[in-house]
Amino acid sequence: MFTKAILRKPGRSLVKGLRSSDLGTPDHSLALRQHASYVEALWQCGLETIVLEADEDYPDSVFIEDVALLTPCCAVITRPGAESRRGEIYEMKKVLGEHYEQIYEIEKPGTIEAGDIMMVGKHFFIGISERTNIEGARQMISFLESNGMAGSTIDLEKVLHLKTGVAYLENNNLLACSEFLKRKEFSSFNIIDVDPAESYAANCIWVNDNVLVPSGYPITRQRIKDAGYKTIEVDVSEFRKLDGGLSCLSLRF
Ligand code: CIR
Repeated sequence: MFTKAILRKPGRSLVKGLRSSDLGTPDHSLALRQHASYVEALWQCGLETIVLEADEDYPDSVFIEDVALLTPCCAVITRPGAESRRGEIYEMKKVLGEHYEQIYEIEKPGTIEAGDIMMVGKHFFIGISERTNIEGARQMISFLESNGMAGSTIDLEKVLHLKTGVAYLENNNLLACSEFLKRKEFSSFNIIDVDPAESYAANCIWVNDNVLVPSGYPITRQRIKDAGYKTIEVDVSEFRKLDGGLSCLSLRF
């Protein structure tokens, strides 16, 4: 179970965030309202939230998940593959110092963004992507192993981050879009298949037996409900314009 989440409000500079397609420019005031609704959804799941002020120097800093991996016994500050995001780690170090005694840091030439890391109990799957390299994954796995946990890598083909395409919903249930349906690494999970027309909805989050689902993906929401979960819909349309989804907007621990 999670008890807390760290988030960062979106700044006006959000309009300059990285994006791989043109779904339009995010509307800052709508993004702020959507962010506030996301915070409320986390409250509904019983979490205490720590909401950091916007950092205008880093347009993508609202996607706070990418700069740290939080585990039950330690935290790891990442080294984002996107150069424009590297400076996001400095304030994160200070914030995490208030919550963790053991904090590690990924070093050059390793790169890793935690959107590429999926926690399944004590095992962490790490996607090798344009943002996360083998050296970053190697360092991460050694930190995990020295704390009684483990990790393994999985090559990504199409998605930006591993969790763009898969979400672990606990109880051995894995929500997965097409790229991951037949992967041997995931063959022991019960797969909840995301319809290709709703591939964005593969990025859901499990929070204390609730699943947050993005608004506008009814087939996926129904499949998750059919698997026995309570669902909470959250509209994240403005973050989707920058390739961000539900998981990216918080660090849950
Ligand atoms: C980026 O390209 O870094 C941001 N615009 C989106 C990051 C999304 N993060 C994630 O999937 N964990």
